[in-house]
Amino acid sequence: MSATSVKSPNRKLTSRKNGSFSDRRLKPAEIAREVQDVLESTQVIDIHTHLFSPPFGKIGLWGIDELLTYHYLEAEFFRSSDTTPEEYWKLSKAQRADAIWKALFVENSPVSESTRGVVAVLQAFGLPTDAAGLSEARRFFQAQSIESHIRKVLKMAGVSDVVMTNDPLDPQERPVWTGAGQNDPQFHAVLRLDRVLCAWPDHWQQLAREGYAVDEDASGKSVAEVRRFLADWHKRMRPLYMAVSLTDAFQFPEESITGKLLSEAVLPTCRELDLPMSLMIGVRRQVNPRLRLAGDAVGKADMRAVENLCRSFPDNRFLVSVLSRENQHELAVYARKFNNLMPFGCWWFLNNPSIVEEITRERIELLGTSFIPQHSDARVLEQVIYKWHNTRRTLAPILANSYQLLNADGGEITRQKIQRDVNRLFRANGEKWTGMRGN
Ligand code: RAT
Ligand code: ZN
Repeated sequence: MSATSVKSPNRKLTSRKNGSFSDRRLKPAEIAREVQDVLESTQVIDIHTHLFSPPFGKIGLWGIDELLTYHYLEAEFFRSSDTTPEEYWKLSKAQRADAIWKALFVENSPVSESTRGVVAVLQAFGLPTDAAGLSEARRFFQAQSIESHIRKVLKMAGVSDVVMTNDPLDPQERPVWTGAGQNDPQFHAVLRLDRVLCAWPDHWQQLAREGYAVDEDASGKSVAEVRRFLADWHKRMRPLYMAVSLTDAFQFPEESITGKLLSEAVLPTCRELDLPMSLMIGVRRQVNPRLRLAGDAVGKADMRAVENLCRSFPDNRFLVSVLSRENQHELAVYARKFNNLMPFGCWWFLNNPSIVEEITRERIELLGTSFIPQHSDARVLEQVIYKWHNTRRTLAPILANSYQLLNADGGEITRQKIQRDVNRLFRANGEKWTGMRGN
């Protein structure tokens, strides 16, 4: 499918009456500008976020106080403030935002990726980026109505589709799913299974209360009943894929409840429903519990688990993102071996230009355009503005360089080909993997 334009495409190249110049061979000096133009004018499918569509109400986060209290910034705050976590958690949301603004934006230069992102968002809305306080920004966001603000922000970010993270056991989400549901055309559901797969002892009773004949050891009818639970939630959510975040200690195969439910309940259901399974691997949970959501870290995972899954389940499709920089090369190599494996994104601690650049070069060199370069992981709506701006800015020279090399080696570069490739990276790989346009 053709990508929707987020910016008027370069007129000179597309406005000729009888056809376009887009299949004209580009001169080396033209390549970089064309790549930049195509990246800017191609809308992206954001394959993994923590955003919510309007029916979810207040669990959808937006505005300056949420931007400033993003857990990526909270982690940085404690490095530049004498406030203890215990003192911080006693503050109101607005007081926390004020404290972070003062420590990270007023008393220090916001040069980290996450702080710079807030500056970029303020700038995008024409708000002061170096004010002593937040009153003007607060006034601006309070004046927005969420429906139209969402449309505006997605347009500004060049994002056509937002893929959510939906936990069927989350009490805040349930009323939506058991009620009218959500049918916002720009938002898509994902059936997230962390509680079921990784915290079964704490959650099996919730399934039991809902009428599924499961037990603490996931024995007896449990597997069949989890399959029934997944099928029921598939009817409610119509998810694009099922997903789980796994620690650096994840192993497969493994004699554990996680291993059993994954292989006997989740993957067979994915096959039946023709859904991919997303695995985000490498988090080390709560290395510093005092920081709460900001207290997770990263560890190098054993990628043989991915190898074993891809080989043992050739009829399943896997979307895989790994958190450790050290695992990236292995992931790309495995993707060469298994065409049921789609690497996606540069996640969390990897989403910094220097690391995105390294990973993306490596993926292009090993996989061509057969991967999904990025997802935003946005938790706060307006983050998509800076995250996607930064992704496009980082990708531009990398792609241009790939075309320069190809050109030097005798390949013919045209705008049409650049557009085809960017469509694949930003849209078609995700569409094909999830079947999102066919559902
Ligand atoms: O990047 C993040 O915000 C993390 O806290 C996680 O939520 C991660 O993205 C995940 O989906 O598990
Ligand atoms: Zn996430």
